Amino acid sequence: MLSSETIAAVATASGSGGVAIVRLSGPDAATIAAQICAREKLTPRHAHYVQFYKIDPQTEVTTGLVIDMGLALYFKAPSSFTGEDVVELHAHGNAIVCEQIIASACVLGARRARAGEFSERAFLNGKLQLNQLEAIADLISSNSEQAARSAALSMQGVFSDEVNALLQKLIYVRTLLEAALDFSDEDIEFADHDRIEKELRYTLERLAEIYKVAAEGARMQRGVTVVLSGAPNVGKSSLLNALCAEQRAIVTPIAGTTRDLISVDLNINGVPVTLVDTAGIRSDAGEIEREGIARAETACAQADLILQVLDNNPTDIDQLSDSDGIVVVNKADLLSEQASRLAGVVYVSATERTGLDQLRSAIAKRLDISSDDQQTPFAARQRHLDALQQAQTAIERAMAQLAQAELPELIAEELRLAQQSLGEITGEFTPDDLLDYIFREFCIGK
Ligand SMILES: Nc1nc2c(ncn2[C@@H]2O[C@H](COP(=O)(O)OP(=O)(O)O)[C@@H](O)[C@H]2O)c(=O)[nH]1
Ligand SMILES: [Mg+2]
Repeated sequence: MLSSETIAAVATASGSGGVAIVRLSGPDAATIAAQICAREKLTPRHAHYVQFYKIDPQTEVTTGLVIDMGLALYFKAPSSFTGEDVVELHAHGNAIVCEQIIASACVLGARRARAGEFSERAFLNGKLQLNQLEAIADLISSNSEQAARSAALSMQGVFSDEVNALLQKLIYVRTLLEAALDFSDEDIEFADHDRIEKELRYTLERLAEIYKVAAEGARMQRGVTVVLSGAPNVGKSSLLNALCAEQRAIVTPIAGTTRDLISVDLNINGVPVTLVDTAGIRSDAGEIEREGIARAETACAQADLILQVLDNNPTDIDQLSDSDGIVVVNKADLLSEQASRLAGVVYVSATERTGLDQLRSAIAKRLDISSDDQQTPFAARQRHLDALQQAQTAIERAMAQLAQAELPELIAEELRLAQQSLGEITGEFTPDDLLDYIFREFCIGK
C-alpha cells in the first residue's frame, strides 16, 4: 500500500545543533529533493554535497537563493525506512533553515507529515511490525541504559519473534482441530486429543515466560514508583533529599510540613525510579493537610513499592507486614549502640547519610531489578501485556473445553481469539483506530 502523497518533516530534535535532517518520503521525494538541490537527479545511496535552494511559491522554481549547504541522501524504494522513496537532507541544525527547506518542498507538492506518519508508512508497507516501531519510540525516550538496551532488543524483533512463534503454534493446533472437524460426528480422536493438549500446555508455559520478561521490560520502560509513607516528622522529606542529594523537599521540625506530593527521579541499578514524598498520615490534620493525606493515600495505592518510614522510636513496627513494603527506621543516629536492631528492617539516618546504600540495595532487591549480568528483558508496553493476558485466558478456556470433550469448533474459536490477541501485538490484527492512536502518540518526523 504505497501512498500517493509525499510527506516532509524534520527528523532530528528541535533546537540548534550541528546537523538537522529534513526527511521526505513518498513517490515525489527524489524529484522534489533534486529540485531543491538544483540537481538533475539524485543517485541512490550516494552522499551528494549540495546547496539547498529556496523555491519561489509563485513560480514554483528555484529563487537562486541558497538556504544552506549540506548532504542529500536518497534511499530508493523499497530499501528505505518507510519502504517508499526517501530523501534525507542534512542541513545545519537551525529551525529557520529547516523550515525554509520544508516550505520549499511543500511548494513542490509535498505536505507536512503528521505525527508518527513515517512510522505508520513503515508499518503499512511491512517494513517493521507494530511493536518494533513502538520499540523505536521507546528507545528514543528511554532514560536509562537498561531501558535503552531492552528497547533495542524489541526493535530488532526479539519480542515479535517470540510472539510469532506462539502464533505458529496456535495455527498448528488449529489445523489439528480442523482435521478433527472432518470427522465431526465423533469426539476428537484420542491421539490428536493428547497432541492438542500437549501443544496447548506448552503454549501456555511459553506465554507465561514471555509475559514475565515483557512485564519486566515494560516496567523498565515506564520506570518504577517508590513512595515514602509514614507519620509526620519521621523524616520522609529528609530521606528524599538525602537519596537525591538535593534539598528538594522542605524539612522542618513542624509536623505537617509536606502537603503536596514531591517527586524526584533517581536511578537505582540502571532502572529509573520515581521517588515520591508524601504528607505524613495522621488523624488531626487541617483541611489542606487532609487533601495532602488523601493524595498520599492515592500515591501509595499506585506505587510499585512503599517505604514505610518510622523514626527512632518505632513503637508500631510490629503492625507492619511484608506487604506494606520496606520498613525503614530513620534517625538511626539517635539510637544507642546497645539498642537492638530488627532483622529485615533498614536503619538509616537521613541527616548523617548513613544506611543509604543498604536502602538502595533493599529497593533493588524488592523490585527484583535485574543486575547487569542477567538477561536483558525486551521492552514492552501495557497494551502488549494485556494482549498476552487475553491470549492466555482464551487458551485456558480452550483447554477446559478440550478436557470436557467439547466440540472442536468451540475450541478452535477460542484459539482464533488467542491468535487475534497475539496478532494485536505485532499489528497483524490491529483495528485502525488503535493504529491511529498509537502512531499519533509519536512525534512529528518519526
Ligand atoms: N537526628 C535526626 N533528625 C532527623 C533525621 N531525619 C530528619 N530529621 C529531623 O526530623 C524533623 C522532621 O523531618 P522531615 O523530613 O520534615 O519529616 P517528614 O515530616 O517525615 O517529612 C526535622 O527536624 C529533621 O531535621 C535523622 O536522620 N536524624
Ligand atoms: Mg515532609
